Amino acid sequence: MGVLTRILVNALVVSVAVLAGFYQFYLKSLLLRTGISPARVIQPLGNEHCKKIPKLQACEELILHQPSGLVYFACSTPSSRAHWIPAMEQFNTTGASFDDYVATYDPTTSRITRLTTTDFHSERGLSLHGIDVVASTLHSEHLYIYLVNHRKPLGNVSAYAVGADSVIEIFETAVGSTTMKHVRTVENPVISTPNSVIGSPDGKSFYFTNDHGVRVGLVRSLDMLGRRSSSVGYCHIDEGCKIALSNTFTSNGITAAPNGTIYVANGIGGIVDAFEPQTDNTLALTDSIKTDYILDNLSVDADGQLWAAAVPKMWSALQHMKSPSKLSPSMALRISINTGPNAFYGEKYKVSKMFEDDGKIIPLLTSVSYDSERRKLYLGGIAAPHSVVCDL
Ligand SMILES: *[C@@H]1O[C@H](CO)[C@@H](O)[C@H](O)[C@H]1NC(C)=O
Ligand SMILES: *[C@@H]1O[C@H](CO)[C@@H](O)[C@H](O)[C@H]1NC(C)=O
Ligand SMILES: *[C@@H]1O[C@H](CO)[C@@H](O)[C@H](O)[C@H]1NC(C)=O
Ligand SMILES: CC(=O)N[C@H]1CO[C@H](CO)[C@@H](O)[C@@H]1O
Repeated sequence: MGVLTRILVNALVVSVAVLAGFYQFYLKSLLLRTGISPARVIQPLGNEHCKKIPKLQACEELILHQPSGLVYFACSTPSSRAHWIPAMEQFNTTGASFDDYVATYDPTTSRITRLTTTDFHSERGLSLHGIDVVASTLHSEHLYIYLVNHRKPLGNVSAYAVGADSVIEIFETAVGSTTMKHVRTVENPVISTPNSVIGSPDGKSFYFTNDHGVRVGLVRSLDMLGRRSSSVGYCHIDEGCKIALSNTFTSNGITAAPNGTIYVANGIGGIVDAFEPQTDNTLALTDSIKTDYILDNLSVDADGQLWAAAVPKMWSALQHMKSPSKLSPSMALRISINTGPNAFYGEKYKVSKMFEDDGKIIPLLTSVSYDSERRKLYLGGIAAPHSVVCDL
C-alpha cells in the first residue's frame, strides 16, 4: 500500500469507527427516545376520567396555584401555533396571534376566566409561550405572573431573517381576580430564545431557558445531534440579565421546588438536571435524572414529586405543530424520590408513567401539573384544541 492509500484507509477506518460509535452511543438512544426505532406502541393509561375544557385552546403551559386550586393557563389559538412557534422556527407573522391571553380555571365551578389587562397598551401585543405564577412572600393573595412573550420584530424585517423579538412580561394579580396589571417588560440580549420561565416571589427576578443558541439559521438543526448551545438565563429588573448556565443541551422546561432546587429538562437528551442556585445566581448541578423519553415542560407538586410532559412520538409531534389537526400521542411522567428496595443500589429517583394517550384526549401534551390535594391532573398542549383535567 502506498502512503497515500494507507492514510486514506486509516481515515476511512477511523470514520467508520467514529460513525459506529456515534450510532451506538448517541443515535441509537436518540431513535429510542424519539419513539422511531423500535417504533413505540402507545398504551393508554390514566386517560379514562378526563374532561376536556374546550375554551382553553393551544395552552402551552399551565401553573397550579395550590392553595386555591385555581389553574393559570397561557393560551393562544391552534391556527396561530401553526404559523408562529419561534422555538420550532415557525415564523409566519401573518398567521400569528398577538392577542394571546392568561386564563384561570376553577375546578369547583368549572368556571374559566380570561384575565383582562387594564394597563398593557403595547400595540405589539401578547404571543405567549411559558408562564409562571408566584405568590408574593409578603401577601400570599398577591400573585406575580411571568410570561414569555414572542413579539414580532420591529420595522420592515422578516421574522424568517431575524427571529422573534422575545421578552419576558411581568404582571400582577390577586387570587381569583379577573384582571392583571402590567408591571414591566424585560428586554435584554440575554433573553434571546426564551421558552420556559420561573419567577421570584417579589416580582423582580426570574430564571428562564433559552431553547437554542441563536434565533435563526441552519446551525440550529445541529442541536438535535448533540450540539450544546441552549442556556439558562437570569434577570433582575434592577440589575439586568446574565447567563446562569451556558452550553446546555436542548434546555426546555424549567421549574423550582419549594426548597429552591431548580430542575431543567434536557428535552432531546431525555434528562432532568437538578441545580442549586448560587449566591451569584449561577446554577450548580447536583443531580441528573435519566428517562427514556423526549421531555418537555416540568412542574413540582405539593408532595415534592416532579411531573414532566413527555413526547412518545417525536415525528408525529413535529407534524402536529405544523398542522394542529393531525393528532400526536401524549405522555406524562412522575419522578419521585425512590423509597423502594432498589434505592439501596443507588437508584435515587423513580420515573413512573402516569398518563398515556394516543392524542384523542389531548394531542402533544406540553405541560402537566398535578394537584395532589384534590387529585386532579391538568394537561395543556401547545397546539391542542382544548385543555384537559383528569381525576387521578
Ligand atoms: C402565512 O400565513 C398566512 C395566513 O394564514 C397565509 O396566507 C400564508 O400563506 C402563510 N405564508 C407562508 C409562507 O406559509
Ligand atoms: C419592506 O421590505 C421589502 C423587501 O425587503 C420591500 O419589498 C418593501 O417595499 C418594504 N416595505 C416598506 C413599507 O418599506
Ligand atoms: C429539595 O427538595 C427535593 C424534593 O422536592 C429534594 O430532592 C432535594 O434534595 C431538596 N434539596 C435540598 C437542598 O434540600
Ligand atoms: C414553556 C414551555 O411550555 N416550553 C416547551 C413546552 O413544550 C413545547 C413542545 O415541545 C415546547 O415547544 C415548549 O417550548
